[in-house]
Amino acid sequence: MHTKETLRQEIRQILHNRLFIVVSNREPYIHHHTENGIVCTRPASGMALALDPVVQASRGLWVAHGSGDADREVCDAKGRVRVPPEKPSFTLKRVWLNEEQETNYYYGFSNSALWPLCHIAYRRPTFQQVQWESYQEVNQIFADAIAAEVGNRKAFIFVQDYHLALLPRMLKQRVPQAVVAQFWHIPWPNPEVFRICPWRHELLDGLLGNDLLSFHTRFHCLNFTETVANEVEARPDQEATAIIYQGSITKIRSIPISVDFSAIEKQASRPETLERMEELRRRYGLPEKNLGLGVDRLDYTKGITERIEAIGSFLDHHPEYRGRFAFFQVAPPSRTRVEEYRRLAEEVDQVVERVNDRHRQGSWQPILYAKEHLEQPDLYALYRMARFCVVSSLHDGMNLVAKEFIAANVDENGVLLLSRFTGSMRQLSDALIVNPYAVDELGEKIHQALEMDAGEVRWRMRRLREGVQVNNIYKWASTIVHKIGHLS
Ligand code: ADQ
Repeated sequence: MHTKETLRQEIRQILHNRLFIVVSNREPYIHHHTENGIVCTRPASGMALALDPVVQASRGLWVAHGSGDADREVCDAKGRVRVPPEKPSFTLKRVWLNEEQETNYYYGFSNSALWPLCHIAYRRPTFQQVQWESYQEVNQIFADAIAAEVGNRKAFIFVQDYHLALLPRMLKQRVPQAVVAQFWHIPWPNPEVFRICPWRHELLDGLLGNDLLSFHTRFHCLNFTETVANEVEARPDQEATAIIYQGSITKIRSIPISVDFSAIEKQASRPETLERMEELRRRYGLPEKNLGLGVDRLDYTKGITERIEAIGSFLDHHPEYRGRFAFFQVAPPSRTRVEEYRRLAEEVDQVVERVNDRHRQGSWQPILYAKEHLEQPDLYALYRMARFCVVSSLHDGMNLVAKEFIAANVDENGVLLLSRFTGSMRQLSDALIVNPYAVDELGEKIHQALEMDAGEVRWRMRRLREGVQVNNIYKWASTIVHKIGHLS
């Protein structure tokens, strides 16, 4: 079994004394001003939460955009701070972006062009020259910051996600002795879809600066190699496991990401979790039995409106559940400076109101909706309380909520409903697999989850737990570290 300790040893052996640098847009720890002084929080980002234990084990350096309003105050002159605050084990180096760069690079090109382009969730990507220029500029800012840290040293640089597609090529030019790898956390679309991007050649050229480029699934790898073959003068090998471009090789691998199973299990099993469950029940008015749960960033790819409609359909067809059931949706607002996200927030409010109005009885209503970011212990307590959890993404690279729910379900009494359009579906086939576009069918699956006999619930959950326990975040990281090690 892969653990934090085995990973620590592997990193020591494989990476020797080389610098290990993780680069991402989103930082793993954010410092904010509050009434009680400066506090440090962790963002609701699958990528940041998954990588945190890995960088802790490596004791390396993490370079990311400093986005908190108190970030500068806790850093030294080079933008560095030791984290996690309670037990510092690595250095976070913050890169500073101005308002305009954040607007154009982050909200603009990253989240209004690349995010919808790669997810194909029926939201049209927008491409603006000014945003593209800012994207290039910010990738260069990251390259400068990293080159200053690396100097002439040997280093492994592990870049995260779609915000930094140009960075690998820039790094190859600035620090050619470094091994560069990247993980693409979202889907890669088919070549026909990618073709609409005006700067597709530049993006591909940037990504082919990597020595290793990984995706969650084989399907995304195949889409990528096919896109490359269609768009640039490059030669993929027959199995689509490497691409030769301008005389250098980029290995392409599928390495599915995961969660820290044992840490979540441990937290969920603590006696305090039972007290926390009671407290959450009181705080949100949750029922003792038949609780359904949804946990997502408020994002149109997550299929939140479809899920709420499905609850409505379920109650239309099974009115005997009125008053005996509740669905709790937790969704903190996300990317609110993008128009599409503001529209989604309104859409979700409306559909919740509509379904509640249709089925309300006295003081009872079926949907409880909290637009909040919860602390991890609260989240794990909720996972443990839920009879079922719905992950109904219209398209998702992996989806870690599904795996967290499984890791926290220590009583083996929960059912996972999982969209067939998530990367995690390929590993979690003992879940109830659903199509979120078919709302009535999803409603029937919710009924099935509530009626499923305890034996079936247990064996499904047991098998899911065995799978996630073995295929945990440390296995993901270990695979990447081994592959990077072979490249040096
Ligand atoms: P995300 O799109 O952010 O990640 P996901 O994998 O579901 O999606 O991770 C979300 C994370 O945020 C989870 O760890 C969850 O616990 C946390 N979270 C969500 N809502 C929360 C709330 N209300 N309060 C507190 N925490 C909350 C991207 C890709 C995914 C891929 C990951 C990792 O889109 O497909 O799985 O990266 O590669």
